[in-house]
Amino acid sequence: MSKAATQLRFYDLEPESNTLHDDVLDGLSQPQKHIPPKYFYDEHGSCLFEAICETDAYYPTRTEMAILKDNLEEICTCLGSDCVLVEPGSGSSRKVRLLLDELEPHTYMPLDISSDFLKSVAHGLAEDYPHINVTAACVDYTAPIALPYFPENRRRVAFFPGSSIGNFEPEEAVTFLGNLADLVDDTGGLLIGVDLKKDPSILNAAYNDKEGITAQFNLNLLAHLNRELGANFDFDGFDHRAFYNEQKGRIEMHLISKRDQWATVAGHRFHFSAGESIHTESSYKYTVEEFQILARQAGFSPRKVWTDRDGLFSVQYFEHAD
Ligand code: AVJ
Repeated sequence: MSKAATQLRFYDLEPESNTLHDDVLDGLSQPQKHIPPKYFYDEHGSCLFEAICETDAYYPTRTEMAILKDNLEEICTCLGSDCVLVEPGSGSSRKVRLLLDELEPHTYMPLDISSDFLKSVAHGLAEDYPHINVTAACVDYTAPIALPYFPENRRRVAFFPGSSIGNFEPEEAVTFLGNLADLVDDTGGLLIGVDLKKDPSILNAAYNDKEGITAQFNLNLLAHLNRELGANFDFDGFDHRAFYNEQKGRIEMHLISKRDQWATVAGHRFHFSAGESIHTESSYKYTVEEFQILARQAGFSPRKVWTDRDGLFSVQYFEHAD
């Protein structure tokens, strides 16, 4: 058996796979139609998101990577070698590689909903980091997380980069962070990337890139529904719209119906008047202080904050409050 096989574990916790149907029918039946942003990420959607991260306008990914790189030593000291590093929504596990190059955790636990993708990513990590145990679990991290296996008596740290926390409504963010606080237990920590409030023109540009990739990403949601739910949305019938809602402190993405039209989704007909929107994503922005207040409500104490020179993005470290 190869070394990689001995340090690699995989758990399929069979997350409910048919929630798409209920979520979409429910969301489209509300006065403000909406679809949860997690459904952006089919195969093509994940590629489009990667492409967004490469655009000049979308600063979060490269800024966060630079913050992690520039402060790697200090960050690793906070996390501590020999910890169990858990990453909900690990995706390609690209950012964690920065940490794994320097930190030697006892175990890395990527958690993701996409089973096959997770398996291949976990294999790649096990190959590249033969001294680290890789325990992958297929779970829906938006539900409370119970993990089947934790090495005994090891400090656990959750890693949640990318400002994915911004997709939660603030109250939901507190619930989710509370779940993470339970997961890492009394001695654990949290390293999280949080996008910061800033000049709205920078935010508006980041979600309206000139190349139109964010628009494609938004519209691809309809292609996903057409394929998975046998829906018949006309992509040419909708426009991408994204703007910073200053009062709510969030970017909102919408799909705007260009005309009066109907679409059938899983046998149910929905009407869209001209100009009517489907709200497809909220991306909340916080000041460092605002985010610390949320995290405190969830049972975490702020320990350390790193930002870039321009104050665009933050990486924040918390420990479980006593
Ligand atoms: C992955 C949720 C952090 O909100 O900035 C990028 C997703 N949407 N462009 C974000 C996204 C449009 C992204 N998150």
